[in-house]
Amino acid sequence: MRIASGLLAVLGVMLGGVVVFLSAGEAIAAPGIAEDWQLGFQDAVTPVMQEIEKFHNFVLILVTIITVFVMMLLLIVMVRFNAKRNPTPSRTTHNTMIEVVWTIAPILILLVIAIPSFRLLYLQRDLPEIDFTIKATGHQWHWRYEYPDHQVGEFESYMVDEADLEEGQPRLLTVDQDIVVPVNATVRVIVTAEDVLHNWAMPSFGVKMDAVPGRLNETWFRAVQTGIFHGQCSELCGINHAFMPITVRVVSESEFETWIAGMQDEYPPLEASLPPSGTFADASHQ
Ligand SMILES: [Cu+2]
Repeated sequence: MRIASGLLAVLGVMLGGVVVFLSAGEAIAAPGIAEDWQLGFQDAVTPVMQEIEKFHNFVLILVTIITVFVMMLLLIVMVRFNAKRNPTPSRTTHNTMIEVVWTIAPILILLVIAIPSFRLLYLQRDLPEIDFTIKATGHQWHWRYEYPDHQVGEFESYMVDEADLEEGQPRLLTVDQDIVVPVNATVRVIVTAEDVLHNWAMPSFGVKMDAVPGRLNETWFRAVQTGIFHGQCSELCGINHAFMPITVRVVSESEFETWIAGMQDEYPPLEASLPPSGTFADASHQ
């Protein structure tokens, strides 16, 4: 009975691993949005997300092998060393060789995981040379954006209510004002919040950055594919946490130019509000 349930568990883990592994590589019809019954990630649209997906698949294979190996050891112990087969138990206490192996092997496995893991962390953390910056500010409960390098001032992005959705627009993920970026541009996102913690998260970009009041966090992405991509606030931020989605439209360079020109007219930047130069230095001497 015990052996049967052990076997079932092994089969379950193997099957689960294979299903998740296959689904991770599968092309998804509508990129930028999760599908019903989807397993694995949304389609990767940035180099960072492609690396995350690769790392995920690698660790998944490793975990599956380890689980199957341990299960097999357990089964062998259950069959060969049970009380019925061994009325007089062995009194073995040490085996130096085995103890060295089971100390060294996990260290090696951890190293094999740690090296690509750190490489990935640095890829996310170290900003490459950027083309321009977007500032995203979290509010209860919507996002406010700014394109400082293009002289576009603050504009708001609210979720569209279900009743006002147009054909093909996803529920709870559509906003009244998308943010738009050109394809293949390296964009820095400066993320902050004005009231409570929020989180600017875009699954297909591999971006999830905390928005902390009084603090500027930065992250980056380079979308290599045009399309409409959806994300959501990913930090519990209050009653309407589930209703502050993010929509990024990745378009061609010329479409972006047209969009940004329109935004410059509609949302001119606020008057520079920095104190005159020297003010900070004077204050520090007082
Ligand atoms: Cu939020």
